[in-house]
Amino acid sequence: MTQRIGAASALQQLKGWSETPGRDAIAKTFKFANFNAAFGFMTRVALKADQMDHHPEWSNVYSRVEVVLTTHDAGGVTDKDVTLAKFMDGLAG
Ligand code: H2B
Repeated sequence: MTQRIGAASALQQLKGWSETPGRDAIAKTFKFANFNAAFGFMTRVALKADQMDHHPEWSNVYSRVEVVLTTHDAGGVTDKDVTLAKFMDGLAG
């Protein structure tokens, strides 16, 4: 199992992410120009997530995508969450 590093440690390696109240997870809201851009982002992330076997908790309303990352098997944030967060940041620009 992947080692839990915790949200605070993950956030030191990331920009624009924040802690989530009451659980060891990290969160970010991505804003896009429109639904097409938002869903394109989600599609690219979905393929990466499935490759990694590591899946986001997320929701979409029109051009906004709200993401929470944590590793359920580890009960908190791991390097897998940092990897997926950086992938998302790279796509969103
Ligand atoms: N995604 C996330 N975010 N955390 C996990 O612990 C996790 C996952 N576990 N995707 C994977 C799937 C596991 O359930 C399967 C069986 O490999």
